[in-house]
Amino acid sequence: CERQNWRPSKQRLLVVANRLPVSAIRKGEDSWSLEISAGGLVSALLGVKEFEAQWIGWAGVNVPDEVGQRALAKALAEKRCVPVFLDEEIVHQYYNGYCNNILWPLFHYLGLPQEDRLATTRSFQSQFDAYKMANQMFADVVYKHYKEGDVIWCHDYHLMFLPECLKKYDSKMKVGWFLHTPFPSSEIHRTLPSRSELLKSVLSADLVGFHTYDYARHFVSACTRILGLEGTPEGVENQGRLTRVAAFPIGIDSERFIRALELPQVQDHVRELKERFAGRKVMLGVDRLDMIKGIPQKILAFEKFLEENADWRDKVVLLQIAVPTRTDVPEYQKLTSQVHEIVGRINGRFGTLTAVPIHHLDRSLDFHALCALYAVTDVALVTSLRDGMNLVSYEFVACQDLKKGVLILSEFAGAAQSLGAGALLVNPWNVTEVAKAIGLALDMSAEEREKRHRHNFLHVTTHTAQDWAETFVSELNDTIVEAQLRTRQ
Ligand code: ADQ
Repeated sequence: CERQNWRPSKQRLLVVANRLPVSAIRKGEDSWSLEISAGGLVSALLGVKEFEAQWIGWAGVNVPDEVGQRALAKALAEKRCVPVFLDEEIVHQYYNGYCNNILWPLFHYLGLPQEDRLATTRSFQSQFDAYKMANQMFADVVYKHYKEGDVIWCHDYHLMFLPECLKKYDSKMKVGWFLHTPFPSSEIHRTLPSRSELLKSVLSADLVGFHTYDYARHFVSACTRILGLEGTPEGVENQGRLTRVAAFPIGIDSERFIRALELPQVQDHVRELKERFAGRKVMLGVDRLDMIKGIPQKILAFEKFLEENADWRDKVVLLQIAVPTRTDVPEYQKLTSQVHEIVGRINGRFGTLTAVPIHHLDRSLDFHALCALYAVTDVALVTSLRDGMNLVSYEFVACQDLKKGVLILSEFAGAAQSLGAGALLVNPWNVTEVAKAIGLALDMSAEEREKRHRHNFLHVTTHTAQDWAETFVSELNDTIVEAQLRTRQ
């Protein structure tokens, strides 16, 4: 009873993420144009009617002058967004350096950077200092906007220091932290020089969430093995204080995809694609062009399939849509060249004067084109080497209620835990196994496809992004009420 009466009708939710869900383009000294990007997190939070969400994050642009900062803050306020201003040097050290060069690969089992050891050690410390400084800058902005009773939801590996900074300001703040990437085995995490500081800070939060039970378990093991704390079924206990740790698998706004398929512009795209690829089965990959997505491995598996199945060579096409990311980083530039080289070789080897087996696009597609592509696909290939969840697999399933295509899914994507029973699970490192799965998928009977699709479609439409956000935030509220009850006893 106490719990039910406790919540005000419209609680404020401060969502803190590295990037705001807005792209800002400067039009003049004091004018900006803003575009909201309809990502998964944005639609998830739009669906949470119980709360009034406000975003806090970096706008993705360097604004060195006060006039520009004031004008941008004013424009963003209309979109319920509050900017954190980071200068170029901090962005370089904190975002490109510590976040993307150290934490991102480590959390995806790709290890720490190994170039010049000494240089790495030295730059590691300055990047880590910048990371802490940037997290403190986020905390300052949050605290400035904080009102008693607000719930603060911190997102992702960019902000692992934020819970500690916030609790130093006010230990009564309700703080949750959610990780969108995998949390690796404690044996991997312990290689990180700043392993303990990061864990201790995350433990300052009241609730810590991950996509899967395995990631939560790895986190608890890291806290017990590295910090010597006690793991319990509820989380981690530190001197009588419990940090609740649990799995909250994300979903998508499935209705948005299902409704889009009815739109005339999407149906026009579908018609064009069907004409263009008539007589051939369509296989699809949609990924950010990132090391973790396993794009070269996927293409090599497709080559092996063509090599061993001459009958299929003119009857199947692979469409690989890869959005370039972190294009200024040499490793990512190398990956792009590597993918182009493999695609060129395979098209040279198996193409004809009128058709090629692989269409590779280095770009993003708009939402309607993406839905149409999902809808005409016979087999989707999601072969991430590691992936926190992978929403592409969910989006594909949502758009397949007519066609009932097959999902080939990496066992190292979080989605394998939820869509594993309907998908063909593969080890993406094993090119022979993936090539075999391609053959199975292309030959699968209609009954088998229907059965597998039903399972996945039911999951995707009943575990939505809105459910995910609502569950996390209400669990955070409950965790705090329980902690208050415990201290009163
Ligand atoms: P990402 O690594 O970005 O997210 P993912 O979950 O697949 O990976 O989401 C990618 C999003 O970008 C999807 O909505 C997809 O439609 C879109 N996208 C990808 N390529 C595109 C293209 N070429 N054109 C247009 N749109 C494209 C991180 C973690 C994931 C985790 C999510 C959410 O790495 O593991 O699932 O956060 O928590």
